[in-house]
Amino acid sequence: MAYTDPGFDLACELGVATAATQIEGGRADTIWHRWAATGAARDGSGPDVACDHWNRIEEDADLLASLGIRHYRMGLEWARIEPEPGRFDAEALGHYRRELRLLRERGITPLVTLHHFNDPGWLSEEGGFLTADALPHFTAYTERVVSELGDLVDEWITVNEPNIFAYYGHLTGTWPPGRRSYRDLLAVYTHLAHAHLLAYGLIHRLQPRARVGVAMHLRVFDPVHQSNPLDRAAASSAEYLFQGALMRALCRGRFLAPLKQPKGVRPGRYYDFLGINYYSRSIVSGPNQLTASRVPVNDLGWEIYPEGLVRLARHYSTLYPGPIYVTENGTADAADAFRSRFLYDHLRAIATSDLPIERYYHWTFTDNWEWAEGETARFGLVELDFRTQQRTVRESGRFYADIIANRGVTPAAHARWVAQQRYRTNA
Ligand code: IFM
Repeated sequence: MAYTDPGFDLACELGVATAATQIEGGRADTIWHRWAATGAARDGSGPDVACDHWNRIEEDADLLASLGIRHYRMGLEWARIEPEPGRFDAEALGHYRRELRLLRERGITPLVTLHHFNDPGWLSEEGGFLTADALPHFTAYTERVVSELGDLVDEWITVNEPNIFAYYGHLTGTWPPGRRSYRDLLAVYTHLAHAHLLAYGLIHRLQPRARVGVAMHLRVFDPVHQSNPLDRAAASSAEYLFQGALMRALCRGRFLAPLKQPKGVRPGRYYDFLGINYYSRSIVSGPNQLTASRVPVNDLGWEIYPEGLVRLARHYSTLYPGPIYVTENGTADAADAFRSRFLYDHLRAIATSDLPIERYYHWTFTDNWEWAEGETARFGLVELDFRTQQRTVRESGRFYADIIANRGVTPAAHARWVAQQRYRTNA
């Protein structure tokens, strides 16, 4: 696309987002470590290698600082902190304290995720979030973490993408625990939302000035034929089931059908920022969700649709007003052939909107262990050699650093990093 003025200023703060299981490496008894040990990831890899970040927190903090990054979204591994029910590991908590201090010393503000797709093995033996028994465990874990780390963190994400965790683990069965049941999907939605509501109240009791929210995976669902009322109805029901009903439960404590209001949950306001993870769009045709044809796509075949970010932010911030954090946005691009253009297009969409988007966290910092895709999908601003653990800043990483330094995209940066890049399109 040609612009008369390719540069723009950006009011929102930029950061990067990561998750514990995807970067730390080493052994922990979690559902994903157990699942990967069966060779189930696309390339047979597991999270025990990842980025060896557990042993490289200082090196990685230095690398973040060298790129001028001032906001870092990171996760905690519940199973490391609580390896057995009710037994909290002082060493693991001490490790996270050290990491948070390293970040703070470098002027980097952490945003910390309590649950990012991973349950301790012992919790899964009790049924995980399929049952309400998970709730007291999650609140005890939250209470311990916030009491121990709260002097270093005042921004929290309770749960990452509860809809994705529930869908793949409990409806399509492609992720652990590999279940395929609509009833289970709704149970997990309900318990994760309830866990968030409890944690929201608890964190505020412990830390009245904390900012707390959820990082919700939001997708655009467009009908295959806009003029066909049946297609439009199919798209809105897909949207409602994937995210709309759950957003209502998470943000307002209201569980509308097919969810059921849990006992003791009072409607209210349960978010201090609207956390949006945005990646792509689905085209809905009857019961099928497809990728549009002849559109730009990334290495995983996901449509690149920058306008969707602003469409979703506008829609959901009308329902749930307040500051917006884009808690994740990024793309799989092993060759770094279009990531700078992707960044440019999404940030430009933010910059030219009138939405109160305060933060943007790029997914992700270094290439990492991408769940079922293993080591094959490359989302990093920094390239990782999994064998040597060598980190090499990609050109898109340099572009991101330049945007941070200039609080926007300069025409020179556009000419250097964006102008030559083209997306590839699908058939
Ligand atoms: O890697 C994941 C992350 O854990 C959650 N959001 C989507 C990312 C890319 O698939």
